Amino acid sequence: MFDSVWLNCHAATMADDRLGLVENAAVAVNDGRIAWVGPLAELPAPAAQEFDCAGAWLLPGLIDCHTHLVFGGDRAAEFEQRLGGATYEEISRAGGGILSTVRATRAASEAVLLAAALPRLDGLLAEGVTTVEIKSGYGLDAESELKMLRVARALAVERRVAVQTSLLAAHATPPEYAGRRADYARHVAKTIIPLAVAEGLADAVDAFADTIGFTNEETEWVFAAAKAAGLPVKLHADQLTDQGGAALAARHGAISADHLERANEKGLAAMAEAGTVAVLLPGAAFILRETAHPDVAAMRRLGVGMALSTDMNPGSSPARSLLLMLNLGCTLFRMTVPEALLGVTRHAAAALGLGDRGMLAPGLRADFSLFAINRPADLCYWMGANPCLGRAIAGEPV
Ligand code: DI6
Ligand code: FE
Repeated sequence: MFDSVWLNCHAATMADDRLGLVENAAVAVNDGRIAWVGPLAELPAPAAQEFDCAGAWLLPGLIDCHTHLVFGGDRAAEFEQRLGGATYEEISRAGGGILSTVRATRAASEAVLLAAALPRLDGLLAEGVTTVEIKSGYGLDAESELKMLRVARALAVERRVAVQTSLLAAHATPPEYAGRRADYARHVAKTIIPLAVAEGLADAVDAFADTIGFTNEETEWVFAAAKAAGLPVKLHADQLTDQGGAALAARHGAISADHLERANEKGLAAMAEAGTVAVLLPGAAFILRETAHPDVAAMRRLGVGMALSTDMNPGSSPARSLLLMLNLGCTLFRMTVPEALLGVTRHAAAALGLGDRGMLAPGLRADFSLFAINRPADLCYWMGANPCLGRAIAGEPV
């Protein structure tokens, strides 16, 4: 006897590279974990509770594995400046960009940040997201970075969703360290990371290795501190310049390297070797009118796992829909439909180092998303639709 069973669904289990489709399926749950998946006709035992999916498609709960969705203020004015011809990098160098969000985030209380983040999170949940990664990186001092991470943790209390946090204190150099970037990187490594670890606020450590971020050497100090604290690392790599970020991430066994618009092929090969997942962020490429796109063909050929995410942030990716990223991943980055869908499930889980989700398979968390679609490709095909009927977390309908 199972605790519950989800009946009359079509399942996209994500268990193979063709999405592991099972039509007329059933998914059985015990103790919040998947106990059995297969054709309904072969269901091996009855269940105490039945959920009739009425022909809907059942997928593993979607995972948005790269967001900056906790922040103060917004940057709509910069959007207009860019429409007038200014570039992201120019605005950043003039003290706008990330630093303008840092000012607003420092000034905001935890309650204000939480209230602003909730509707952003709710939009993702309404689309079937059950796990979301949230970065700090707009505080850039110990107190404000920890404040952001506390808000990220609080979101998981306010809503039925799993939140994975990443400490991104090495996102930009704060004004009080102007001209002393290396000193700030040392401060992140020596002080901010240990404080976040002491409060149990960080699940991973991220950094921005780029001309407007940090050098590879500074990034390595941050990675060394993360490793000393037992935390996995991730990297914003090769977004604006090819700094060898992909190879750097691979060398340090990073769970993911994200962006990669300008990553070179040697770096991608190193990532394949190290098992570092590429997190592709088409919302940022779209809004910044990037002409350089990540080399999806090389990643495919080399066997780099590709995840897909919103990068939701107020500057370079005000993207509030993961489903729209599926379309952009295919249209803009030329991913296939299976690649895009694996990118928000199985590979997104890998990008977070989570082995207990991202597929419908026995033993994994029973996190589901249900869709009123005719086939999984519909999730990539339509732009701006939301066919999500609901979610389940640990086997319980939300
Ligand atoms: N790359 C990004 O896409 C975000 N941070 C980064 O290093 C953008 C952050 C922002 O513009 O506010
Ligand atoms: Fe980002």
